Amino acid sequence: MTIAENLTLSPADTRQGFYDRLSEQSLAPLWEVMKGLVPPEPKPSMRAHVWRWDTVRPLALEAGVLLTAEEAERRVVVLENPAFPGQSRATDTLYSGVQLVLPGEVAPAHRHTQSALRFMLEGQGGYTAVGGERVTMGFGDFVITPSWAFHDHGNDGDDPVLWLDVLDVPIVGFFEAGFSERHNAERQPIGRPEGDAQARFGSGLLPIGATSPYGLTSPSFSYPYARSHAALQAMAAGAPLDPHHGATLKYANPLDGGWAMPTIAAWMTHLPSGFSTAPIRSTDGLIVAVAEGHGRLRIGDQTLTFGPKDVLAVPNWTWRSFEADEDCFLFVCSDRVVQEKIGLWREETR
Ligand code: 1HN
Repeated sequence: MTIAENLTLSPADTRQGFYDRLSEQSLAPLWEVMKGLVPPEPKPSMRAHVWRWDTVRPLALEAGVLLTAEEAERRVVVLENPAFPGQSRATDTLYSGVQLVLPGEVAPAHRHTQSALRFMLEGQGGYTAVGGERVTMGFGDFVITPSWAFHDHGNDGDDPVLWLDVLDVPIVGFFEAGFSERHNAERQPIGRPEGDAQARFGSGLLPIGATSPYGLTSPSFSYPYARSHAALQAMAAGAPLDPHHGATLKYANPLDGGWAMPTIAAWMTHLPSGFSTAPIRSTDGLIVAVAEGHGRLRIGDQTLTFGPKDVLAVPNWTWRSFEADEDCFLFVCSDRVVQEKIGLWREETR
């Protein structure tokens, strides 16, 4: 007896009729969608983009006229990838925005399971408090807000403070696993002097038996620009540069040498004036904040020029190279750390 003899296919039944009956039972035919589920290679959906500082800065400052940091909770203009309007995504997997804190303001204490990083762009006297310790943030500093750590921001200076935020919001959203809450005080209580984490974890020394108070996140939650800049400059002066990466150093967790954050990989690249990187593509889409220098990004068949404090979105799996017209220092971050953990991350070079 054949299988067909056991079935009641009416002669009038078409494939579509069958699909309709499947659909009524919350079922579907794989063969109609399979190619899209397992594409032969990534087909980027995010777009290359430059948010120019000349455009973003005045608009962020305008937000400062319209509402206070307290009112907004976080006063941020979101960098929306043009491929994803309304979705609060700069890349497929990362949220980014430019945050403004005016002199005397406080962005009230809260915490969430989403991890955040700050890359400081402008102004002095801005600070954030993380897990009971305050850190003053200067230009080019990379500062981490670990998952579920209370954090509040302020500005003790005389000028507006602006920085780039990057959060793993889309990643946590994918899992629908997010939690958040407000602290009962506007500012969290400070339990340690400023510089404590730097002293314990940021000097190439470690407390005996050290563990991170922030779980999977680096206990050294602040990486000052002066150190990254000096290290990269010395590195570039002392040895031939990597053709694809120039001089590049990752922000590392001192406890294990891995990435500083569990969901966002961050590094800094120095390209000396006149240097061009050889083409490379990787499965992670990038957010690049220009700390210093003018240059060009060649991405696919596009060329995007950039200057200081511009922020670029660089699509995944698209050939890219950078050309430096001046000494460039580029802050870069991506979901690479997540892709590595699940065995997905790939890079190709030419
Ligand atoms: C957040 O908590 C901050 O703490 C910035 O500065 C941006 C974007 C989405 C959700 C939470 C901050 C944010 C955010």
